[in-house]
Amino acid sequence: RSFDVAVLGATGLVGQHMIEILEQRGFPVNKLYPLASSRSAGGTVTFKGEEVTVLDADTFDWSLVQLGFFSAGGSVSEKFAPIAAEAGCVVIDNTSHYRYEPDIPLVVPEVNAHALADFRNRNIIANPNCSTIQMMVALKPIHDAVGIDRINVCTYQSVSGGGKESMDELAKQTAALLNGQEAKSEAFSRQIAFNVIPQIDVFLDNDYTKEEMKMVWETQKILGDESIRVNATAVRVPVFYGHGEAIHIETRTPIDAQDAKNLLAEAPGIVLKADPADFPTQVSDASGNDDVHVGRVRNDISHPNGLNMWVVSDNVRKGAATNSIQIAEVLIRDYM
Ligand code: 11C
Repeated sequence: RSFDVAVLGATGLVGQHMIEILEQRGFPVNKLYPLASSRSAGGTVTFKGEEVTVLDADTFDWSLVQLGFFSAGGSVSEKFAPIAAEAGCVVIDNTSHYRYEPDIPLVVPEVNAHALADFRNRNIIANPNCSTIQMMVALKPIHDAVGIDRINVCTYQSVSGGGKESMDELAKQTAALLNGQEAKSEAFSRQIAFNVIPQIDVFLDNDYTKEEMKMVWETQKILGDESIRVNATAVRVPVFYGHGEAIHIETRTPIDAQDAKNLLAEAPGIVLKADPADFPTQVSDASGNDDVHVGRVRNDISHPNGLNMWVVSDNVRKGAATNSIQIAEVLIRDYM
């Protein structure tokens, strides 16, 4: 059995990866409809060796597809998701627009695939933020074993999280500075080349950024436990693909680092580097693949219930496109 599939935002960074990963994973696509705004429509994308024309989302007949992957921005999802859902298309939305609505499942398949049972509420499923997804995959086995009371996390997030313009800015600034020229900042609030920026997304009333609060709201929803305390500092680093996270947790009952490693080694979606010196990095391990890589697992010398770990993953793949497609894989296997 195969499915007719729309990718909205097909010319964007995540959309392009979605089309590539649908092919790589052998997702049963009957007909692919790449969609974009009228400005980007008319071009082509390559799928299974063939050029497919990008159509204008404004005039698309959503009853033609059973599945829609949306990654064209929150306002675009707000406009088209209800229309698509009404026409019978199940929307898997990669934007933050619907994530916090109680009747919309927010899903990381390795963690809470059971939440998909409610997908017919609205015919919309939300894909979490990239920095939350990799943290959830890494923490789920520990949470199941001993319970997590508090998470303190610092992120080291790549520029691809900000899309193509942000990647271009890092490349251009790097080249300009190495050639003794001025580095203009447009996509970021500060110079990103040879620098780190402790701001991702806008500042909120509590002085956290929205990126940091997404990690709080989404963790509690995905783990189904609003008592879990999350404290995040999100930082942009001059890396093209892959987010790193230094995660420090306090568990409800203590867990020895070796026992934690044993759990992580068996858990789905995780590649564990058990030897401390064999730690994973964005470039050497995460970039270009679909796993969550965990290393530096050790007990916290400052807290009896503390455990630390370093987690990296490709934010465009597992953090966005791959996770959306894995949601669809579970959906067609178990529900459609
Ligand atoms: C970043 N995490 O790295 C953001 C990108 O809510 O889906 C993804 C934003 C989102 O800039």
